Amino acid sequence: MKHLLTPKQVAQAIGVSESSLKRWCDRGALSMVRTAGGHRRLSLDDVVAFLRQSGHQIVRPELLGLPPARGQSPATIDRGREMVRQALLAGEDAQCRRIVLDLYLAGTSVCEIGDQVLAGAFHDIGDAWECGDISIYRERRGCEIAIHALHDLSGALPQPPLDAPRAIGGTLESDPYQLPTLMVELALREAGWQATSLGTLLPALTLMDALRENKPRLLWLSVSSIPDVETFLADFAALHAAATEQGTAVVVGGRALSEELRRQMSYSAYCDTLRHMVSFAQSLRQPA
Ligand code: B12
Repeated sequence: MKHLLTPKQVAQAIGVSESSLKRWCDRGALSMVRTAGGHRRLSLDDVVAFLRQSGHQIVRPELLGLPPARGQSPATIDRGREMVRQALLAGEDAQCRRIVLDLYLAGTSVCEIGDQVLAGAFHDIGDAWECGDISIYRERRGCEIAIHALHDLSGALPQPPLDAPRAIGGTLESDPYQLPTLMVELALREAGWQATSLGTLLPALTLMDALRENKPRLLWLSVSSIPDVETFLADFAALHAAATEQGTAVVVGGRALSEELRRQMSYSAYCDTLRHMVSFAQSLRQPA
């Protein structure tokens, strides 16, 4: 169930009077529900949608259960990427979550946050690690922080309509990379899909169970690591056959899918960014 906020909490969080807030609700500018007793209640995702549209700032984020404001908000995506990189490396959890949320509130899409800010920051961190410039624990801690930031974003995204098409996905056995599949879930949710990441390290057989039981319109697979190419290709071929049989489109992406490997695979779409995947997913929803 969604966590609901009172008008007083929201008014204090954005620094306006409770009566202004109630007026916006009554005018329909801000969605709300009424309790059985007739009291107004607001959901966080509706409040966030209003803030993105109206340009109002959050002055007391903690009242909405969001990370506290600290320092400056990034003005551009490039600046955001640099600030996120620094916060990840320094282990500044609240700062990083706040930057990501501020970018979203300022109108940056989940795709841009995923493709450019977070992936960009992690590519820099990976390069620094490879050169021996940073200790491994900083990278691991950075991943934990990024997961927290993505969970905040998840709470701020609008709920997809009940009749939205379903999408599921994850990574296969031996692929422990958590961030990309989580980002795919959020990018699809922002595009109005009921998307669920099933997580990482999934045996192909359990993904086939999930396909059968959920009958999604789309299955995604994120592929960052392939320890054994033959096993991967066999697992993937079985999964693709099961998906095709029931009319599920298969989208693949991830740094381990080299051109040579892709020539040996069949799929509905290969996308190297979240943005490409969202365009493809939109095309599935257009009437033919
Ligand atoms: C964090 C990390 C790890 C963590 C991950 C932890 C976790 N909880 O997820 C762990 C500890 C598992 C790890 C381990 C290793 N890692 Co590592 N890791 C990274 C690092 C720093 C970030 C990865 C990440 O999450 N990036 C953020 C994501 C979002 O970016 P992305 O993967 O590029 O995804 C984007 C696109 O590819 C695309 N995408 C991805 N999937 C999908 C799916 C779909 C459907 C779509 C549409 C799009 C899409 O969209 C995303 C957003 O744009 C990278 C550096 C890098 N360049 O990424 C190294 C990196 C991948 N690791 C590397 C190495 C060497 C290793 C180890 C071998 C280290 C070791 N000696 O143990 C092991 C191997 C583990 C294994 N089994 O494979 C190397 C790989 C080098 C190579 N030639 O392949 C890299 C590149 C670091 C480097 N520069 O050397 N690693």
